[in-house]
Amino acid sequence: MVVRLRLKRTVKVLVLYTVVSEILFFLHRVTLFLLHEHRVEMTQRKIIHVDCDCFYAAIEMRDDPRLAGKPLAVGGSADRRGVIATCNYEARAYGVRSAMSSGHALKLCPDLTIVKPRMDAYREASREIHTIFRDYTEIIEPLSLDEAYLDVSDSAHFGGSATRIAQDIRRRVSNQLHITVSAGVAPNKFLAKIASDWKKPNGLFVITPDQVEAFVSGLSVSKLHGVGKVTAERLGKLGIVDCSQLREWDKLALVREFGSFGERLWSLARGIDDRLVHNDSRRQSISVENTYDVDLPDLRSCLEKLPELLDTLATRMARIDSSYRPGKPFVKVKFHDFTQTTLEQAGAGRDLGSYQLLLTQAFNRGGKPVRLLGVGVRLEDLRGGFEQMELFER
Ligand code: DCP
Ligand code: MG
Repeated sequence: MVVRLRLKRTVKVLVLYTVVSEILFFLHRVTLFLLHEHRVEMTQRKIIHVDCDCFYAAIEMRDDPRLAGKPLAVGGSADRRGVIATCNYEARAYGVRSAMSSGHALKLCPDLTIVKPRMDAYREASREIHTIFRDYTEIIEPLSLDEAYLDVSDSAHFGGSATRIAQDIRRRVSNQLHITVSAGVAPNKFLAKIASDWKKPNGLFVITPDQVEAFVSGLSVSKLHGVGKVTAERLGKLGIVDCSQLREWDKLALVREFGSFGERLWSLARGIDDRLVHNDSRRQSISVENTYDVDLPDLRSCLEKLPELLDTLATRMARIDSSYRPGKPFVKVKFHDFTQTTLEQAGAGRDLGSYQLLLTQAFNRGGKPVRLLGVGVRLEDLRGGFEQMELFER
C-alpha cells in the first residue's frame, strides 16, 4: 500500500517536472525568437533617395510656362563655349545631355532653347524641399541641390512605412513647388540611389529586403557605386557583366584583381552597403576652375594661368572655418575634346612650385589643347569623427 502511494507521488512529480520544463523551454524559444526579430528590425535600415527630375530645367519651366513642352536646356550660350548643365526630357529625346557643349547640343536639336542658370532660384527650391524632408527625419545627407539620402529607419510617420513617407514627400513637393521628384526606397544607400533612377521621371521604386537578392542578381556591374567606365571595362574583360557573375568570384580573388575595392565589389554584388547617412554635408575640397574662351594651346600657356587661379584659391581658403584642415593639393585639366584628368599628391606643398609640377604631369597625360583648368585642395574634416560617433549613439 505504502509502496503504491510512493509510486503514485513519484509519477505525479515526474509529470509535473516534465510539464514545467516544457513550458520553460517554450518560453525560452519565444524569447530567443523575439530577440532575434528585434535585432533584425534594429539592423534593418530604411533609406530613401530623392532626386528631382531635370531640376534646373524644371524650375525654369515652372517659372516661365512658355518654356514647357518643348526642348529646353539650362547652360551657357554656344557662342561663349558654354556647356549644358541640364535639359528637360523633350531635349533628351534628341540626345542632349548634361556636360555636353551647347554648340553640340544645338547641332543635335536645332530648336533647343538654352536659358542661363539662375542659381538663387535653385537654391531656394532646394531649401524648400529640405524643409519638407525635415518633417520626417533629421538624418538627411544632401548630395547636391536636388538630391539627398534620408534615413527614415526610426521615423514614426505612416507607421514607419518608408514607402508611404516617400509617396508623401513626392506629393508634397509636387503640390508646393510644382516640380516632380523621383524616389527610391531600399535598405541601404547604394540600392536606394539605383531605385530612384529606376522609374525616372516622376517615379517611385521600392526594393524591400527580401527583394534585394533577386534585384541585385540582374544588375549590371556598371550600376555599382564606384564602378566607372574603366572598372566596368576591366570587369568585362574578366567576363563579369552583371552581379550574378560577380558573385561567382570569392573575396580574395577580387582583392587580388582590384585591391581594397575588390572587397567592396564583393559586398555590393550581394546588396550589402553599410555606409551611414551623414546628416551634414561637410566639404571634401575647395577649388577654383576656369573655362577659357580660347583653348590654351600648350603647357607653357597653362602654367602662365596658375598664379591667378591660386590667388583666387587662397581667397576662398581664407574663408573656410577652423573645423577643416587643408590637405593634398590637386589640379584638374579638361582638354579641348572634353576628356579630363585630375591629379593630386599626398605630402606635396600648396605652393606655386608644387602646383606647377602637378599641372605639368596632368597636362602630359593628354598633351592636347586645354579648355578648362582647375586647382584645389582636399580638406580634412576635423569634425568627422564626432559626427560618426553621434550617429552610432543615436
Ligand atoms: N548639373 C550641372 N552639371 C552637370 C550635371 C548636373 O550643372 N554636369 C546640375 C543641373 C541639374 C542638377 O545639377 O539640374 C541636378 O543634376 P542631376 O544629375 O540630378 O540631373 P537632373 O536633375 O537635371 O536630371 P535627372 O532627371 O536625370 O535627375
Ligand atoms: Mg536630378
